[in-house]
Amino acid sequence: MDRLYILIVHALDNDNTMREEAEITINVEDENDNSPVFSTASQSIYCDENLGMGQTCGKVIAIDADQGNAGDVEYKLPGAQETWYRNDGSIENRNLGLFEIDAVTGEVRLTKSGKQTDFDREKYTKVEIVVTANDAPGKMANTGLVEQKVEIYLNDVNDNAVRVVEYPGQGI
Ligand SMILES: [Ca+2]
Ligand SMILES: [Ca+2]
Ligand SMILES: [Ca+2]
Ligand SMILES: [Ca+2]
Repeated sequence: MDRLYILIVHALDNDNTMREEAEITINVEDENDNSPVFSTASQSIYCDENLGMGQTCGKVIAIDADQGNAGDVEYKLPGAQETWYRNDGSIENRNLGLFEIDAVTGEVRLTKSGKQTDFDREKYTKVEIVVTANDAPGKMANTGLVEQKVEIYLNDVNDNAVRVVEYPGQGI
């Protein structure tokens, strides 16, 4: 924790009469001795299937107990590990590079428009990715890197027009 100390210094003469008084401010900066941590085994975010390119799905959060710069966190997506869960329960590893994470804020965004990809609730229920967090670069101590599983659930959007099926010869 950052602490601010203010010292009042008195300079006395030999006969103990005061000559000078000075105020000294000492700012003790927090040491970077904590890595970021994820408080749960996984995080869930919910994302509309028709989200546009560059739009934010949700946010991943890691906590760093340090104060000031020592508490900054850097988020990354190591590789493009994506596990896609189909509506029928089957699982596919499809590393499409569909997601990116903001290194500073932890916001997860789509790199392509959901409409133009398989990010489609009519096919898939969720995609799992792995993100990492570590102390922001250029800090005194880099005490480690932690991983987090992030489950991105697809929200169904009404993106299919009603189809009128006509049966010939069944007129009223
Ligand atoms: Ca500290
Ligand atoms: Ca830290
Ligand atoms: Ca769809
Ligand atoms: Ca839909």
